[in-house]
Amino acid sequence: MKPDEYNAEKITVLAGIEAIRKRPGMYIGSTGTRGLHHLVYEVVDNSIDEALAGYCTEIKVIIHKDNSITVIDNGRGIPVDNHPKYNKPAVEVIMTKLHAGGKFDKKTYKVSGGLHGVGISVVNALSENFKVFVMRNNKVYFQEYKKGKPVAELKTIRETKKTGTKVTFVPDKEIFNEINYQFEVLSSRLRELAFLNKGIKISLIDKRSEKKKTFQYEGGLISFVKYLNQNKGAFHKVIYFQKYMDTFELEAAIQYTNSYTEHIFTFVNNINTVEGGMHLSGFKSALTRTINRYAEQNNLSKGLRLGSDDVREGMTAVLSIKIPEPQFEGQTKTKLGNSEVKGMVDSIMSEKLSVFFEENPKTANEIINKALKAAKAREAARKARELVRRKSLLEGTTLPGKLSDCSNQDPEKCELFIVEGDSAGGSAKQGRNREFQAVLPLRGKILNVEKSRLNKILNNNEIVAIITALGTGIDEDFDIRKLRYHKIIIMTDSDVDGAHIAILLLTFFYRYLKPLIENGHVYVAKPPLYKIKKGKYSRYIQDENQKRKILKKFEGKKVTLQRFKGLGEMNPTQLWETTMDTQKRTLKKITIDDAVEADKTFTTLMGQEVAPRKKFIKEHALEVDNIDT
Ligand code: 28G
Repeated sequence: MKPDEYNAEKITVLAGIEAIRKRPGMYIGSTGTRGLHHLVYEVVDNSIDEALAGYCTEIKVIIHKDNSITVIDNGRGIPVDNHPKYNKPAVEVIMTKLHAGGKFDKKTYKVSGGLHGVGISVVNALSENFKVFVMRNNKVYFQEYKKGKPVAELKTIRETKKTGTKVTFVPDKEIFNEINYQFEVLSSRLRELAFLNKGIKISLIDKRSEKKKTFQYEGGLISFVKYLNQNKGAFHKVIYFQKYMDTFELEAAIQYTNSYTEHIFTFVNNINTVEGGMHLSGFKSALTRTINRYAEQNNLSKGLRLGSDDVREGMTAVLSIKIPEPQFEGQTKTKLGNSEVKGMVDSIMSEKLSVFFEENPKTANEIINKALKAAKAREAARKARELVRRKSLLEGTTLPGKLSDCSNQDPEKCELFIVEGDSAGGSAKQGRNREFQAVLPLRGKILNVEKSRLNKILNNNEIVAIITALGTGIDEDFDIRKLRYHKIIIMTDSDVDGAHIAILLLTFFYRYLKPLIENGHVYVAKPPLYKIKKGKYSRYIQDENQKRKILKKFEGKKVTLQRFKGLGEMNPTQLWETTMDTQKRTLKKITIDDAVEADKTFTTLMGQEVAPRKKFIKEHALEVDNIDT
């Protein structure tokens, strides 16, 4: 046994409610919004497992007005019979003991599982109140807990003809920084689960706003890919493979579109492996090899070898595997480390893809043509990149004309504000501390990287200005040591267009300058929405919530409320005070998670009607939950 396995087992045995409450982060990742939402996933995962066992068809999630959560499934109901080891009903053991049941029982390994896959007892331990109702044996059994401890014994409360399980929990305010569930966060995960587990009906009901969504997809991953590719110009039917073995399951769906970006989503036991890993490596190598082999055998490639990136241009794919003992690694524990998986995915995908190409020569031809074009464009991009590089070499340190640089030469101390619009740019230039703050105004929208290839992107003035200002080069030429500012701050209006520009920029950074995000150099500024004034008193207000609270304090009294529609409405002093002054400003540090979310926002919303897209972007793109400067 490896040392960490030994530790893991020891923890499993020793950990009780106290341990969970003492170090909640160890079990659910964080006590911020992410951990809060994780509680719901952990409970829902139990229902999903019951569905995968073949007994549950419907799951309901309800967000109540007080942000308590109810989850209901129509499975068999958690067993209530006596557990000999603990001499307690099985349901009580499951609710109070870490990892009770399942895990070491290889036949019934838990295939579903939240990011941390820790079990429902963790949710119970972190809830000020937790109720379970089990419908089974024509009876409703009930037990209540507080902070993980039973209030009373399990009892029957009435008769019923139904079967299933219902859980209601109130997250503990002593544990979580803030208790406010976001409908959109839950709904996108539940939608994902519905895609990944075909046929299951999952609904989400929000009692705070009366919003309701229901997800059910008979097509599973095929529906998932169709959904991702809506109006994106797909040129063939979704390719779908599945392989079920004793301790390994694989499902994959692939479809190419006329766009230029790739979108691969990978899941292990229903967990979104954002950081990729062995399964993704296997998938990619199978794709490259199989396409090249087919192209050669059918004289389609004219001696050219298609690169790995070329064969994925415009591809949307979802890969979902299920394995008994996944090892998750990486910064956010979303990278699959099991090395044996690479070869398995590779060989299954190679075999299935070869058969598909043999049977569908027309589609095979179209995909190879697309990859050939990509290969040629890559060559053009290389030249364009070189041009940008040579230009900056030739012109020495010639920085973009619009850039107002700072005087300090130490990148660690320097900040670059990328500002929407010339007028806000003007204010920022006047308001800044020119010692260490540089300002680069952008005119209008930057290019949507989804819709263009790199060579065209490099023709865009705004993008070239950003790259030259940063000093790092781009894509294969990227060199982080040349970065001229360690804080890159995106500053846009707090309206739809501002949010849109911020997302375009984030998507561009994510796609072509990823290490900047990975190393924590990218931030979004949060300019205030209002200024409130009452006599001599005045202060800036960040959001509607804060506004409501402050207005309540001044109830009945006359105050002046100035609304800032855009950065341009603030004078240089105001802009400095509210958004640029390191002592007072609010910055959101962008993580890979945020960038993935921004990228996904595009993936999911591209090509849809403009109005709902704008609404979505405004509502969700720049929600600030972790504020740090
Ligand atoms: C609504 C909120 C969360 C669940 C079930 C159903 C069974 C079960 C759950 O068994 C113990 C360990 C492995 C068999 C299983 C019922 C077999 C027969 C179940 C839920 C016993 C756990 N009858 N539904 N657990 N297993 N729903 N929803 O938690 O060997 S948890």
